[in-house]
Amino acid sequence: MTNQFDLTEDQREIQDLARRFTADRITPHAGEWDEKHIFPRDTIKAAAELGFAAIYVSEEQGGIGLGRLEAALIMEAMAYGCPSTSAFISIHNMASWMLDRFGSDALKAKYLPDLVTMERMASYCLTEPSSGSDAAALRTRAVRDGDDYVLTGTKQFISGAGENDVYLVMARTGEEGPRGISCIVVEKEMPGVSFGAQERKLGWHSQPTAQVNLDGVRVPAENLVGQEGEGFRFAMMGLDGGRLNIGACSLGGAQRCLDEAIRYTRDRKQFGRALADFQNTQFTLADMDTELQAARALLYTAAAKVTAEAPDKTRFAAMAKRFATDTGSSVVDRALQLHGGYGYLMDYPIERFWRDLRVHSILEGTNQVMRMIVGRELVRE
Ligand code: FAD
Ligand code: 2MC
Repeated sequence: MTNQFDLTEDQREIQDLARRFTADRITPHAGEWDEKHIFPRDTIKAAAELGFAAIYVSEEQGGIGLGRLEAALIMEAMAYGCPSTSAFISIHNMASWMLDRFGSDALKAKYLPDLVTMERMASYCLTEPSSGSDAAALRTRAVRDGDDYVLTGTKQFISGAGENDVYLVMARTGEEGPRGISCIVVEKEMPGVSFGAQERKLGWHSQPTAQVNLDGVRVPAENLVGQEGEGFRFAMMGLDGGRLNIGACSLGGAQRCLDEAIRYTRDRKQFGRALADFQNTQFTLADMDTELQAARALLYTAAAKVTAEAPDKTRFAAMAKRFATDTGSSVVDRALQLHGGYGYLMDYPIERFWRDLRVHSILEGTNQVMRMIVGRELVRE
């Protein structure tokens, strides 16, 4: 009998592929990308050659048509080398999936061939300066004018801004609130698109973050994804998957730090013994492993639910994102402690993971918003 809690052979193969790619192309360079703020475009495009830019885009559109668990395995594996680069690829996947799932045939034909190869890269633009958690309060307007929409507004904290070519912009075409929001594809080169200065961040140095300014940008009406008023729902459905991937990035980063901590505490001697011989060290490592395994089990369950479009998928994705990102950061913090002063130095990778994982509790919905999603559903009549 197959154990339903084990990965299948196909899932192990894709995990191995992602792990080999990470060991060859990501891990040896991630420290330098972080330190010098290098955006590793070539490595990211190499990931696309393996299908990792369109993991859950249909095969018909050039994607590899896998499920959310497979996506989580890939993100987790790449985050073992660099959570920031893995998360960047996740956001591109989220945007590409929204186009594949909700776009017209013409819109898919226009953008997806270049997105699956990462000839062009995509950003997801929901947040604004005055609407972060309260995303449905966004103010960017898209006004219909003949065969075009004219977009005006500012998108804040956009991953890939300035580097990426395609921007899925959530903008208001109708009433206040979520039902007045539409999703429109904007291109970098369209007149009226400009970018703010690159944000100076604690982590996520291997990818750019900036404002996207839209000043009377004229976009053909055919670039509307789905129908007017559907954009908020599409954006939220995109995030169901994005949140799983961010959780997976925390798990991958934390696993790396656990492995580093095991190696380090075996080597390092104090009081005439290896640190690994102290009971405190073993108990700490045991808790780190236990908590990571628990978070992984929840995340994989949630991923299966999102693939199956289960009715409770959003609640599970929110629970898993909250738990995996909090657990991941806590595991990395303990790994840093076990390294003593050396953990605080850039000579070891732990401090980079500590900084990179910190933002996972904030973006793609803060962990307070995740609790709000779960709690609201629990008490709903
Ligand atoms: P706020 O919403 O102002 O929240 C501030 C604090 O108040 C938080 O702790 C929050 O949890 C808490 N809070 C708010 N409301 C409640 C409530 N009702 N109950 C309890 N607590 C509450 N956005 C995009 O659209 N696309 C991107 O590509 C993108 N990339 C990002 C990359 C980085 C590096 C960062 C830092 C952010 C990115 N974001 C992106 C934005 C991110 O999603 C937001 O920062 C996040 O959703 C929180 O919004 P905010 O920063 O405005 O905080
Ligand atoms: N799937 C499908 N539909 C959904 C959905 C989901 N996951 N979530 C909400 N909807 C629908 C919902 O059913 C409702 O539909 P209807 O109008 O038909 O009743 C509509 O969307 C509005 O939903 P809510 O009533 O829940 O909206 P509300 O305004 O109360 O808040 C909340 C929703 C707080 C959950 C949402 O604003 C949110 O997720 N905020 C956090 C913002 C966020 O995650 N930003 C991330 C930006 S991207 C990023 O950070 C990156 C790094 C890329």
